[in-house]
Amino acid sequence: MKRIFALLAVMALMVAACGTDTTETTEATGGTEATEAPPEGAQAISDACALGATDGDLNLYNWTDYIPTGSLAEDAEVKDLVAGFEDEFGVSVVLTFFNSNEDMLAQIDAGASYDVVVPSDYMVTTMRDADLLVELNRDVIPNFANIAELFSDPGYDAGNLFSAPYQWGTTGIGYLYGSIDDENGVSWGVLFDEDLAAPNAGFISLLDDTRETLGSALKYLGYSLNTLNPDEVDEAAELILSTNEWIAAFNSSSYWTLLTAGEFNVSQGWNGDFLAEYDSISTEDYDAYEDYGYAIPLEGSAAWVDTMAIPTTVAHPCTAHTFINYMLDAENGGELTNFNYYASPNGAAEEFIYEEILEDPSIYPVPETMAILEFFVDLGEFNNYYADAFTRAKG
Ligand code: N2P
Repeated sequence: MKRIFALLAVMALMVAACGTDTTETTEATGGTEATEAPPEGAQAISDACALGATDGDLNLYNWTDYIPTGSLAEDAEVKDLVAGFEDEFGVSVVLTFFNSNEDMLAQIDAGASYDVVVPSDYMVTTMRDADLLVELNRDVIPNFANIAELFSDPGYDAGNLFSAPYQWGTTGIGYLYGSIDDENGVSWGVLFDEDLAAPNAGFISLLDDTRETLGSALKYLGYSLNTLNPDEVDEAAELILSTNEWIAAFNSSSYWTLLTAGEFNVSQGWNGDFLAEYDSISTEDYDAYEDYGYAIPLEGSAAWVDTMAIPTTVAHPCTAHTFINYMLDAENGGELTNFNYYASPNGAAEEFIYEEILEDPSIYPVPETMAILEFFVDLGEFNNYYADAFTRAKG
């Protein structure tokens, strides 16, 4: 337990700082144009919603396999949180997946209507500043009280006015034991360095993600993953381009199953995706954790907070608020983590989270690991520079 308190202290500093230099960033890059305020309808209806009210079915736009539902929930032996919401509130949930913040943003920008979306920290700032989010009506989300204090005033969205934290995690390397030398820790070089990658050529995957993939390359090169220096971003893009010689794929949507299926030996990815997969293929007679590992590379990496937010394209704002409140329930929050193997920002959920998860340093990292992690921040107009660089990097 002591370790968790030390960890929380480090996290407190990091989450508070996360995104706080955004104003500086946008000023430094010329500032983002203020766009129009959200359509009055969505905000006005949200402000008038009653506690537990619904005004139609829920269109949820979430990352792949990020909420327990159907056979996934059954296999993991956790509550089906989608069916649970449908049963409790008498509405249907339509679930659509996305695989990167940028893909989700492009859809919302183009006017696609969803009731709840799941942007990461920096993307909340981007969307908020572009007036793409409805301000949450906290009167009908009383379960906000369950959120641990250190997640209650994040730098990316002061006071959580536009977002509610969903899960937090890290970016690292999932791998088949024996495929890389991990005796003294793992270097990003197993992905980015020609010699270190050679033994696994053709069996390596990178995330298909502007900030994440460039971010890991930047870390390998010794730079910040929020750098505003174009030369550093160019260098990272060149490095990724060079990996085309030995990587099998850019993949953010199924790398965890492809790893355990033997298609990949070494994959860049998110901690919970790997760990939940290792658990799901384990049986009474077989423990996949003996074959596969997860490492946060020595050069440092990314930590992130994913959130729930309501886009201004919302069609059912009251159902959206009711869903966010449902997900922030202590027991539901616990089940979410028991399924996802990502850490929970919900303090009250802790008593419902399996002990083995709370004690797993790949999920709740020790303070020394936290110290080498960096949160992404919104880069204002410089986001476009990263986007162009990543397009070039993919070749
Ligand atoms: C879901 C992974 C979501 C984590 N498969 C990305 N921040």
